[in-house]
Amino acid sequence: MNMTTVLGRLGVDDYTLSTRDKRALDDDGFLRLENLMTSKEVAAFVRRLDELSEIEDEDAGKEVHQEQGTIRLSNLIDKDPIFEKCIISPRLLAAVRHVLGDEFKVSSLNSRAALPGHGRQGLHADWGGAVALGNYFVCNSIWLLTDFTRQNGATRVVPGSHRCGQTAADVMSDTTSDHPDQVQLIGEAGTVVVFNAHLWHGGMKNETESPRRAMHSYFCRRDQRQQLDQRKWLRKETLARLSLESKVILDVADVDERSEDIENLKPEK
Ligand SMILES: O=C(O)CCC(=O)C(=O)O
Repeated sequence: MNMTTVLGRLGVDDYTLSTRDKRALDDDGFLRLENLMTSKEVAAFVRRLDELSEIEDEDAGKEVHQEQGTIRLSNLIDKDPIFEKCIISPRLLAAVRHVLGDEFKVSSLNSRAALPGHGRQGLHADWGGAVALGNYFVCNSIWLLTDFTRQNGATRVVPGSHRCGQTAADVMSDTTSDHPDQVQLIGEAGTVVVFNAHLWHGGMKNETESPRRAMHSYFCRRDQRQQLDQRKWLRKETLARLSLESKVILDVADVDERSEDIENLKPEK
């Protein structure tokens, strides 16, 4: 099954997004999808992420990246069936398709909680250099698991910066400083913000007493390397429970889940 068929089967078509939604992605580089999660789903995600971070302790996030002052978790598709929603929601996929075309796949599914007093990042894109207008390789989404406020470090973005043909480091002597055009993604828990990942963005300092929690469901063009190689990291039990649509989106549909080789391919933890 190819991606065009998968998208059709999941109900994604040219009308899933409005003209205004598509214009927001083209011009500003991001789109808010409100109420993509119910409050019950948000609570279930938070509960499971808390459990995982307790189990993994100091190893949490190691598969991809650890960051001082944050709790990061990675390889979430493998860790609980509830996270499959983050890679198959039709409105999310329609937005990713608008940025990358039909031929995309999951790059990774991670979570990031900015702890009180931490979380500020430099402005960056999720790609090494500047790209030509319209030639995009990556698209990301932030799943708000707490309300994002100015005080708790809602992500900042520079609208339109994905179109400028430069990186933040090209024009800023210190990417951690404020940019005159930055705006923060303020929103309620349950919202998902999809963004062209060539857009300059970054976490902000959490000035409150509670963690600012989010998941990042990240996609790349099908001809690119995934941030987390799903063929190496998905266990055979996981492959056995995933839908065929999810396996195509993860680019593991041709992996034989009965094969012992999958276990052997897993790097040591
Ligand atoms: O969580 C956020 O606010 C943004 C995180 C981010 O951009 C990153 O970790 O690269």
